[in-house]
Amino acid sequence: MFVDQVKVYVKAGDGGNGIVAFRREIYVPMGGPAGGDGGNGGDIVFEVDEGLNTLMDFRYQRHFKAKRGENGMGKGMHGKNSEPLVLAVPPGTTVRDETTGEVIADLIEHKQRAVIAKGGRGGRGNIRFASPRNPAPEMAENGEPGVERDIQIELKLIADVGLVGFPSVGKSTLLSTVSAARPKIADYHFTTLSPNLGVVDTADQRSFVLADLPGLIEGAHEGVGLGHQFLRHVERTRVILHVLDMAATEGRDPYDDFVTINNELEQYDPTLLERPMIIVANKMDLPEAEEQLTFFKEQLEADYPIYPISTITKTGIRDLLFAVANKLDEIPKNYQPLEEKEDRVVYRFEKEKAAFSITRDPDGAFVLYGEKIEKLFKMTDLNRDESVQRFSRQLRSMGVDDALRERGATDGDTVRLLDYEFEFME
Ligand SMILES: Nc1nc2c(ncn2[C@@H]2O[C@H](COP(=O)(O)OP(=O)(O)OP(=O)(O)O)[C@@H](O)[C@H]2O)c(=O)[nH]1
Ligand SMILES: [Mg+2]
Repeated sequence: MFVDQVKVYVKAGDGGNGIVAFRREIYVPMGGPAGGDGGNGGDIVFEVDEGLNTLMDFRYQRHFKAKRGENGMGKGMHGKNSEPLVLAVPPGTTVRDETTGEVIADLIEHKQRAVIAKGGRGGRGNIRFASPRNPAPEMAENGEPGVERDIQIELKLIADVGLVGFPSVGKSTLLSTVSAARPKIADYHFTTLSPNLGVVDTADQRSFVLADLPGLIEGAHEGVGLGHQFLRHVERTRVILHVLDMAATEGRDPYDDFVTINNELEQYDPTLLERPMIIVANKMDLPEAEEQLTFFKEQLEADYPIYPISTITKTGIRDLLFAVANKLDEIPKNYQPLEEKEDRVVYRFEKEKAAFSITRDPDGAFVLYGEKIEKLFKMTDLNRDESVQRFSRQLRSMGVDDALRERGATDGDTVRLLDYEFEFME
């Protein structure tokens, strides 16, 4: 099964907690702080595996969580960092943040890696809070929460050459003739429902990747037929082979076909027509083909190379492959980075997010929320007075007290933050 679009949820590992510990030495009652830091949580990492060409694995598992860091230990020992959770993706995988639309990674080369969600930093142990004023702090920090996000993964296959054309013109037959790929071939439309890749070796030892794509019909750019399913995968090919049924076995005019398909390509993405295109006049073994080809050439205005072939008698194939390989040699191998299309504009939050916001619950309690304040809260060890005191100092310096007062909070009012409740005190 071929899958080229999926949505998944990823959660990087939380940092391990720092701990409170003290050295125990025989003559020193409180031998100084000795609580180590927590280890870092594991990242979620995507890595390209050139052996893959579908996102099918993500079809079955849609939640991925990396391990949290180990907690700190006594004698100043750090907790262990967690290994990243590495997930293999095919070349041509683009990852976006589902909520913002922002591109997180565009993965092309074999073994290329990208961090999709960063693991949390380990919390600091009490050694790190020691100061001349407080040489024996009873306080440590919890680990930072790992990043969690919903992401959208999209695959645009990377092939040197893409086969485009109406259904049943012989695209799959051509691929099966020139490579070891064995796509389904039949005389009905839309035999090919998803792209097939094949490696083509020319007689002079050159090689390229050829993609057989589902047939295209009028209206494809609007989603008719297999629509975008097809067009998406043309985007990253360097040369387009436009296959025509030159024998007009289904009664259509080959030149009309040519114009119709180019029009669809252009509607989908105007830059597709700027790409080198080679016309493959197929089914030349059939009697009508010669005459149609002459007629086709008369109508063709632009200067495209035309290669008459027959996949049945295998004539013309060798020259066609040389022409393709020559064209590929002429153009840079560098694949162009993903360009944003207007209908998929990226929205970024330009403004730095507010550290916190305040609302009221129906019972009159004040509710604090916001990414930064929630993170600070999660990193606070609520079982220790000193940690709680530090947290309240942090809130004050963020301006939370003033903001609450401004909203009308008075002594004894309830303030909520996540699942925690405390009293406002003047
Ligand atoms: N006579 C003749 N028939 C051919 C030639 N190439 C392909 N065919 C036939 O055309 C029909 C369609 O071939 P496919 O390769 O499945 O066509 P396709 O372009 O992949 O079609 P879709 O996958 O439906 O888009 C099959 O019956 C093939 O045997 C050729 O060179 N000559
Ligand atoms: Mg086919």
